Amino acid sequence: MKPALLFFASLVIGSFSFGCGQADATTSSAPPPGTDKPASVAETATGRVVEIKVTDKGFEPSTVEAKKGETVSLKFVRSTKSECLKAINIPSLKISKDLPMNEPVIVNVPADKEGKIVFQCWMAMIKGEIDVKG
Ligand SMILES: [Cu+2]
Repeated sequence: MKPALLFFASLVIGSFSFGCGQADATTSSAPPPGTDKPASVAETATGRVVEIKVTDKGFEPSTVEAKKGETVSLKFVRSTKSECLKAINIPSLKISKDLPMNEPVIVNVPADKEGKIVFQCWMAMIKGEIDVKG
């Protein structure tokens, strides 16, 4: 394209859009759609999902195997009324979560080191573990 033609074209476009400048500025300041959604408290799984039933017997299963480097998404579903299991925590990761009755609660655990990652009831009486292997 010749430079002169390009200049002419931009001049035409420029003069056409000039009148709408103000209107454009006001509409573009509106928030983009979708940002007014209420923030969800629930975590979504970012790794391999392992369901753990939380019952009168404790955690089922109580041992979860993992490969070093993966993320394990523990999906706790509490079906016991026991106050003991109303919340869990993972001390080594400083994670604690409430476990509402019959509501899946996802906890994403990065298995980045070989060894055991303990998860337990909030009183630390009932325990389970993720066994991370290299
Ligand atoms: Cu307990």
